[in-house]
Amino acid sequence: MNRLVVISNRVTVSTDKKARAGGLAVALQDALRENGGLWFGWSGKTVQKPSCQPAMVTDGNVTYATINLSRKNFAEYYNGFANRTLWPLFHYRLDLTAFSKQNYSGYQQVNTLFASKILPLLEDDDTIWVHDYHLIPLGEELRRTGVTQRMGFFLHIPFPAMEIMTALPSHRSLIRSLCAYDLVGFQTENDLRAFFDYIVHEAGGKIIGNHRIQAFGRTLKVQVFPIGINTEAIIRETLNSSRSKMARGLMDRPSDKDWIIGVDRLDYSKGIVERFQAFERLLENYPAYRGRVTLLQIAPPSRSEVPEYKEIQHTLEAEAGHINGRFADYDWVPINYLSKSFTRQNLVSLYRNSRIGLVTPLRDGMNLVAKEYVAAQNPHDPGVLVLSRFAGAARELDSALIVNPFDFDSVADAIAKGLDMPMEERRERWSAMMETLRANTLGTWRDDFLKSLNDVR
Ligand code: GDG
Repeated sequence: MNRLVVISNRVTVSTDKKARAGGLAVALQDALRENGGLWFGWSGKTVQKPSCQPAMVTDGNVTYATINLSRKNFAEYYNGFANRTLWPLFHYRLDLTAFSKQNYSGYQQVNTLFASKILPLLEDDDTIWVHDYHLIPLGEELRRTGVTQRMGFFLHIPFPAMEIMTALPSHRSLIRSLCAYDLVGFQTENDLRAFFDYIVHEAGGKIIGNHRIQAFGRTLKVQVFPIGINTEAIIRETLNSSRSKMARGLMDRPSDKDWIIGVDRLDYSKGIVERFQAFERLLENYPAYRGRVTLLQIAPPSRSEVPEYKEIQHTLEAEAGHINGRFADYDWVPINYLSKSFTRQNLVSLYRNSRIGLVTPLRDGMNLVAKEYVAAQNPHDPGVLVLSRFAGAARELDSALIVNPFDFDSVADAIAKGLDMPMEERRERWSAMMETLRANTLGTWRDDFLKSLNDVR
């Protein structure tokens, strides 16, 4: 294979000891190492006057190139158009979507800046892989400067229905730029269908079979690549973590008390407020569980400069306070809301020691927490996954208890069913899900995408 060039909003430099590489970063680093590679993106720093040249770090055959952004760029591109327009819109939250010409122009400017900074670093045979909604126009910017190399794009978040997409004033130019890539990858068939719908009914394009479409004067491949997890690594981490202090503490807790776990970046798309309300409904409808189950919600803050994210933190604190005030007793608290992050090792211990994994996003591209929860279970005594039908993961993990997160009664019923589920049924459901997680890992996702991109021409 040719040299791989990965471009994403943020870069995880392997030599940065402070950076904790997540699963995706590790998988991409592996692919970069295979044939040598370059990872380009924003350093995560904003400065008064960004320098003209990217900062370069080389580790073996992989080079990391990062640029700083000005505060204005960061406000308009990242906090503005990416996270106050595209993120809520693509997650069906028109009510939270802010439309601003200035932010859109800042978004375009940063994409143009990315293109101009990466251009001198490109080699003729490179395969270029661009990630996520921050960088949709990048491919078109690169084509404009004469780049002819193979270019793929993967959208990690949902692609919304046409009716939602067309609410964006700049929808046409955004989707036209998406069509400048040779391959566009989506998480699920739903996303692909929504994209086809836009191409045929809004853009006047054509589906020409074999994963190909024609639109805006270009022919490109579009395909579904559901992202996976590094299943074996999670199993290993879970086994290693059993010796940790936290795991030992967890095993000592009273055996008549069960945990329900939720783990999410603090984000309104994850449906955490609605999850608290569904849990309240469980305590109302099934009084026998009072004093017996605790919802452990881990929600490390994210994007805290965006007003909607500050607000959800307050709403959650108020909701947890209200439910705890209503039901808590001297020896039991219904909701344990932890607004901080945990080490990977502690996280997998918590997954394994929780009877229910409660994953109820209102919309989610995939949701890796659902997959990690399943992989971390004890095969002899697995917990039950309660999963929103609006998470991309629900397509593959259909042996979970699938729920509608807007219907609190049904979520409460599913939790109760999970808490009382006989061992045999738990094992059957878990085994079916593990089979999928072993067959479609993060590595197969990456390899399938790159193979399809390399087959383009
Ligand atoms: C986007 C899409 C898509 C969370 N808290 C802690 C922690 N985490 C880790 C989880 C998981 C990751 O963060 C979150 O991944 P998700 O997939 O659930 O969600 P997004 O961040 O929104 O990701 C999503 C994904 O991209 C990949 O394509 O699935 O749909 O929105 O891995 O474990 N990790 C640690 N401590 C925490 O406290 N160590």
